[in-house]
Amino acid sequence: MPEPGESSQVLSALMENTDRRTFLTRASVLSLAIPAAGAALTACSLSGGAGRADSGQGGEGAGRARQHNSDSRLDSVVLHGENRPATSATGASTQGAPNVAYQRRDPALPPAPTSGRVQLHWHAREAPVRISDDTVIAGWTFEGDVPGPFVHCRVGDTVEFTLTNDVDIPHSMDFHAARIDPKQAFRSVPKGQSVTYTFKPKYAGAFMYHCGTAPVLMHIGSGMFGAIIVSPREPLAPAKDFVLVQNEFYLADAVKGLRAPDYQKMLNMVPDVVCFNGRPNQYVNEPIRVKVGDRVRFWVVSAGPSHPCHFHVVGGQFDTVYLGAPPGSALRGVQTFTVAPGGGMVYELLCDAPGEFPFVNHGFGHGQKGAIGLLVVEA
Ligand SMILES: [Cu+2]
Repeated sequence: MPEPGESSQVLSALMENTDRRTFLTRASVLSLAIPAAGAALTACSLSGGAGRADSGQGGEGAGRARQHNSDSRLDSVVLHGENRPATSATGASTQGAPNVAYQRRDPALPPAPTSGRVQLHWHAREAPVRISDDTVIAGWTFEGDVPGPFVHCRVGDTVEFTLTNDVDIPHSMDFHAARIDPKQAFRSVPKGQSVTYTFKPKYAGAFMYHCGTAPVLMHIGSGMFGAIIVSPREPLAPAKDFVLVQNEFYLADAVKGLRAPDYQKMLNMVPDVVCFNGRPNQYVNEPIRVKVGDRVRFWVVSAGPSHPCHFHVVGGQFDTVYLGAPPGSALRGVQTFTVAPGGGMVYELLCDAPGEFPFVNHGFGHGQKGAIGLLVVEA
């Protein structure tokens, strides 16, 4: 592993090879920060402008500063000239890590506003998150938790969104419920700066949001994702509504009680943990409870970063799975249906008998790693 002063020389040596995969592999072996390595790589290929990230709101920077569309390339150019450690396990993300309390994530769908307007001002920040009794992760987060906050609105509502970046690594926000120029709206912003945009969801459904800054795998894999639920204008049948966001965690060994995200593991796609709403087995330990006669509606998002969710309820059959925007494209009597990574599906279940019904990722290699919960139907 290089000394800090040697990093630029090491990066120069790495970049003599132009093959990106080779570069990333070498960088990983040398425990270099992937975002920083990407920054140096990109900065090296551009002349000038590095470090002058566009700032402010709604595209004001257009024309006088470089635009970044981080879904398409390594664009962490704003980090030009800076060296970073191998993981996010630094600074704020390590503060008090062993003492971070476990909190069950409430899966209940929050109410949609009646005003027709959703105003969100979120911060990208690093934070320790306890995902189980024995594991605290060094999360890259929206608003300090993994996943980020659940958002609920209706088709045609106005969503006004601002992201302020509190940390050194650039971040961004990509809402799958939006139809908008991603080069502007989803651009990366450096520390201390913000990006603002507005959209009106056209379709109902369960949609992912995530940081789109390159490497996107690293940013989603480190915790920067969540769900925005869009209800149709005409209400669906009355139900108990729950949000489940499945994701994988790829974690390095603990250092001082904290497990950092591991980029090489993300590339290898063999996760340590797969779970709903950021905590393995949390709804086994503290089940979701409903009553006989309830209709249960699960809004399921598969955040990945790489694997699907083969959603199934043991002892149940889905009365309805909406293939597209509910209430359209309804499939009846479904046992299992797969949510692609980056996708969302809506599942309805009629609870006509009491019992304990496990809901699982029926790809059991992943169910076994924590993507399982209990729906308790009480008489
Ligand atoms: Cu990010």
